[in-house]
Amino acid sequence: MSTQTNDRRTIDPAAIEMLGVAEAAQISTAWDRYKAQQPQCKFGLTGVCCRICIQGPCRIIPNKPGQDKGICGADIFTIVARNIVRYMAGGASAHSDHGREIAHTLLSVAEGHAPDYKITDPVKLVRVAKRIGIETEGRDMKEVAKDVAIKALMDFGKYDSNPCTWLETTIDDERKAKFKHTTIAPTAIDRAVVQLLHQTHVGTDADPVNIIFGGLRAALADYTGMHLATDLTDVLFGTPKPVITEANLGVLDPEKVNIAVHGHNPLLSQMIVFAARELEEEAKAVGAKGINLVGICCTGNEVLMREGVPTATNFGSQELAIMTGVLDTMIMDVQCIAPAVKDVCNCFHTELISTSHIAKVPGSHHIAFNEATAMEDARKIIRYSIETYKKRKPELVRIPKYKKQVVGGFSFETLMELFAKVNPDSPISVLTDAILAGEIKGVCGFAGCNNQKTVHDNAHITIAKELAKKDVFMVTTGCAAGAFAKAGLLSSEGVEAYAGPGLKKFIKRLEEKCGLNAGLPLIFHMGSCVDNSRIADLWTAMAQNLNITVPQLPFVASAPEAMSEKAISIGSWVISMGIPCHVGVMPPLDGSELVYGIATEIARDVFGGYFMFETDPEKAAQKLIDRLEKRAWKLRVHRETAEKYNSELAKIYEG
Ligand code: BF8
Ligand code: SF4
Repeated sequence: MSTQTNDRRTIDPAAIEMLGVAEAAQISTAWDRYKAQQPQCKFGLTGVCCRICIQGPCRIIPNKPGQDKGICGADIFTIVARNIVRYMAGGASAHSDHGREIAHTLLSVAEGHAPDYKITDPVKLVRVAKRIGIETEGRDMKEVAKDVAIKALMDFGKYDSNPCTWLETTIDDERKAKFKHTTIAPTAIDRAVVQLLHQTHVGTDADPVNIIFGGLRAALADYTGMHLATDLTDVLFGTPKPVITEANLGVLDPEKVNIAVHGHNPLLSQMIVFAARELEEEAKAVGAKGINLVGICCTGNEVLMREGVPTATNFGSQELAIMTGVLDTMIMDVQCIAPAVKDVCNCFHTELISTSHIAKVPGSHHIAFNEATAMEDARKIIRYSIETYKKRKPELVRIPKYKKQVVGGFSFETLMELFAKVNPDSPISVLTDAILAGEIKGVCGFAGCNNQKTVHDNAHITIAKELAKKDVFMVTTGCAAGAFAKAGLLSSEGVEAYAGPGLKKFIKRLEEKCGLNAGLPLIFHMGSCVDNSRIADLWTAMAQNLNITVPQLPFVASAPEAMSEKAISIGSWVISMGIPCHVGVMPPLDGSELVYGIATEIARDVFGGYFMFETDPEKAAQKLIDRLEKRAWKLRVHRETAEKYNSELAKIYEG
């Protein structure tokens, strides 16, 4: 039951319309439940509530004698540090376990146990194999795939003391040395997570700096898991190429069977794409015009990038898709599926189908999905959706008219191919030269979620428009990409409306050569959240091209509406890599000045990257621009000096 009039805390026009529907039908949404939770507990909000042992919860009141420490004597900085790094362990677990499933499937393909999957991109397989030191010359692709998959799986549990392969082979020498020196390079993903849970067990580590370094090790394990997920998913399903599609609830089709894939793992959603194509006639046989597949959250991003499947919504508005009355099934795999979707399904004919043995929602219909029987399982799901379509209630159908064009599919490789059309000898120089010439100010990578603590999509859009005006080249992943897609910023409409003169010139120069049937977008969609690895590849390539370190590069990151443990984990490896990272929601760490200072100041001294917490989107944009301007200015000054005096010394400076 809706408890109050909705205050429309969203800027997405389709969401505004659907919130009106929710209100009229008295269906509770995340917006209502957020309000009902107010005021949220201050101890929790600032990170000073400890529940690590069952003597607690211990809630700390600084400077109040007797209550300024936990029962065990844990100080406020220990408690805040332990709480925040445990989010990183959670994030690293989610991303890397997803990666592990992909690696397992590749191994099964190589060994002949997953007949429905294949090596779709042997070129990428060979490139990855060479990078990690696996012989490819004259070998059968399945043998190479087997070695690559085993090496990936070893990154989870190997027992030597060398850093994980996927970390060590994707970063530059300077970062390798930095991670060695600070002892935060993980030697195995599972170990980093387990060790962190051990480290933060009652009565183990009380030193906040040491705890945070343990957290960063898990965050780099997160990076390792997501990079191997990206690489091996590309091998299995193809490296994304430019696609033209659409986004927002207007992509739902009243005349077709509408199926939403929701979650993260493309092992399922990709098979759903194949099965939907195959069973189109069966949908027609029941009177539908066909099957319309749409995406929500990151599994949606996976199939958008590779197959051009349209995006229906992002995390914040997931429940609203069901309220259109035309979604026949919502197929969930893992992560970011709000249990509330089942309650909304109960008000419509929509069926929620769970598929993973670790992600079930009471009352949902479970169709187990296994790699060995993937297509059979996917067909079962499609047929169930066709059956459900027959139960649709026409009187409840209400589809908002809003949708925007999306030009996506910009994997790192595709971006380089695009740049190669302007400069075939050194594609990445197209980007770095534009920065040196002052045409663009630098690059911003947008990632992250929606969070009810912000106005849905507003921070993403406000910051991106500001950065566009100031000639910042932008790339994106995750639900940030969802927000941009719905607002038309992933198409040339965004360029026309918001790009500053330098950025416009830069994008148009690429557009002239790109040969696409659509204009290039204002922001380049690089994929799902695990594909933040593609953004990291971009900054590593840029720094190498400029012969500088990553912390000297005019590159920033922003998670304007961060929500999940995964987002905290990503932000933490981003700063370890040397990138300033804005977060638009205050995570629970300002209870300790020391821990807050480590994240925002000390991290800068040690790693060159650091957090900027700013909840005002306009101020956040200014901070990001200031960072880029400063780094770009320094880069130019030091370059000129080095050239003028022929001195290598001028290249060594703090970014
Ligand atoms: O992994 S951006 S809300 S869907 S956590 Fe979740 Fe956040 Fe969306 Fe993708 Ni990423
Ligand atoms: Fe309290 Fe210490 Fe237990 Fe935390 S670990 S709940 S501070 S006694």
